[in-house]
Amino acid sequence: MKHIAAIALSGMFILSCGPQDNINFVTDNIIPAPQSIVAGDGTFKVAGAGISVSEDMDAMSVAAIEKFAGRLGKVTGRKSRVCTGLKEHGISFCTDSTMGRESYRIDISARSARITAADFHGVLYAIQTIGQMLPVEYYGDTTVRDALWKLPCLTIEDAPRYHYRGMHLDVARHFFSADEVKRYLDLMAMHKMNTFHWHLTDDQGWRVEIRKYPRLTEYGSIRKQTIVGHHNDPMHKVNGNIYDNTPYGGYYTQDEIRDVVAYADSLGITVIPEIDMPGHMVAALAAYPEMGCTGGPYEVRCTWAIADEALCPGKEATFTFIEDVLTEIMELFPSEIIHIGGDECRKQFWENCPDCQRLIRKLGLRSDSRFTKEQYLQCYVTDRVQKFLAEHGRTLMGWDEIIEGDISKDAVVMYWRPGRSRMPANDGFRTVMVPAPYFYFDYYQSEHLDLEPLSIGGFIPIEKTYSYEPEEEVDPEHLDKILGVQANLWTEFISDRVNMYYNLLPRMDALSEIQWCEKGKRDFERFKKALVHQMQAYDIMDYPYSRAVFGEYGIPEKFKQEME
Ligand code: TNX
Repeated sequence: MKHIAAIALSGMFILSCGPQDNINFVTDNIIPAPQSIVAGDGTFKVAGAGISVSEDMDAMSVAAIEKFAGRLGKVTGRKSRVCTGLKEHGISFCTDSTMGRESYRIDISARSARITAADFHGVLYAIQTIGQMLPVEYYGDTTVRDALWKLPCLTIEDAPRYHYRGMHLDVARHFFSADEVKRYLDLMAMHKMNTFHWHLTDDQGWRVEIRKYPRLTEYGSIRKQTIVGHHNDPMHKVNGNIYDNTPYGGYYTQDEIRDVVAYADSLGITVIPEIDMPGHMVAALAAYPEMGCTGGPYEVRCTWAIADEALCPGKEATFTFIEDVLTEIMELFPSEIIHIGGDECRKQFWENCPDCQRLIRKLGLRSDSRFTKEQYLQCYVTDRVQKFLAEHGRTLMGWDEIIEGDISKDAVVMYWRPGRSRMPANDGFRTVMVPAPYFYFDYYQSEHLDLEPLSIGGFIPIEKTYSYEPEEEVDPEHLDKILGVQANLWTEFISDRVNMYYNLLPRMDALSEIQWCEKGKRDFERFKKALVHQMQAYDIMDYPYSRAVFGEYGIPEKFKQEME
């Protein structure tokens, strides 16, 4: 009897998957491409399917599954109820702790969609994959009953190549509200990224409330005005700088920070805060000039490019400040890694500062053929901060300038300057790959500069980003030092959300495949096809993006109107 039922069912199944369904290709839409897909026959009806969850499922996963059920209900117009206790039919979620970190498996037959995940991240990523296989209306807020709410029968086995899959956002040069940052995090989650690098402070603005130092946000978050266009811009025929005469500011309260961190957590994203030091600190110096070599006065910087001023390590008060600030930062951010910048720290003030020179002598630092004594002084700062963070169970991260000199191998390094710095991984440092020529999403993405919004310069078409192979510059014995890959979005020339997403998308899609797909498994032609579906999703979600990969340039008209 059972046997007959099975035959009858498989008959229905053949009938239900006629060519008009065109469903067998939906796996081509998934970005980043899964490691393995084995196609089956037939389809599974998603609309109205019950969702069951194994009893041992953790609360965060259950919440994510409830959210998924809510979305399905909204877009299909048929409720999907979530119940505890695995069921044979319908959509079911269970965990298997023997599976690799962040991995998942999806088995779809005509009567069931079974998701087996290693952990919370696996659950999230399975949900994202399912979403990408459904009609693009899945991403909208309207009910579309007649869309093809079905999934093809198949088995997907998937796991990330790297465990550090990051995206950065600079909110110091231009500020983005906590709500906008959440929308940014939504995109990261969609791309199975798990690390948000939040660049919170710089010369042009301090953006995080620190209770012990209220002037950081009272004064340090506001610049008097902002340079228009480029500094002495030859391209735009500006001789000397023009300013907009408009004060600019913004910062996050500690409550807002906590809220963003909790939201990120629900998406499986760790937030790494960056407090950039000892350079890139002019905003803090404007608020507390006594921490500079000359004592100031300083003003929050209104131009871009690298400042000459830095914190003065020759004054012990500077270290008190650093430790106090990092203490509050550690309270706000549970991330094991804390980023302390360390990039582009000019040393001329240190060279002429009696306090710095006294400390250099006291420490016995000497210039040699490799580095100056002032570079070794920066290493002293880095090492001290590293020890402080380690005492609190945290790990220091910094830009690749931090290894100019000798520092502890406990630091994690962000490699951003190929050609100008040595590969940290080859020196035994755990390294995150962020090489500027591939991953600086503030650079132009087409050469049609007349049509593109003004950018910092450079040229990184999506094809270039996509071509990156993280292992290329690393010696075979150090490959395990590569933690992962990230892209940066610096915002000197990105002052609103339209420009932000336009620069980010769809290069972020290319980044996600580098982070996720196994070596040699990427296929640009497949990726480009998947982008068509992805762009439809962006349209529905109202994210601006560039179509340069399809030969169309510039910000789309409908978004131009939104910009000031
Ligand atoms: C370099 S990358 C910087 C940033 C700028 C960026 C502009 C790095 C560590 N420092 O301060 O915003 O270039 O592309």
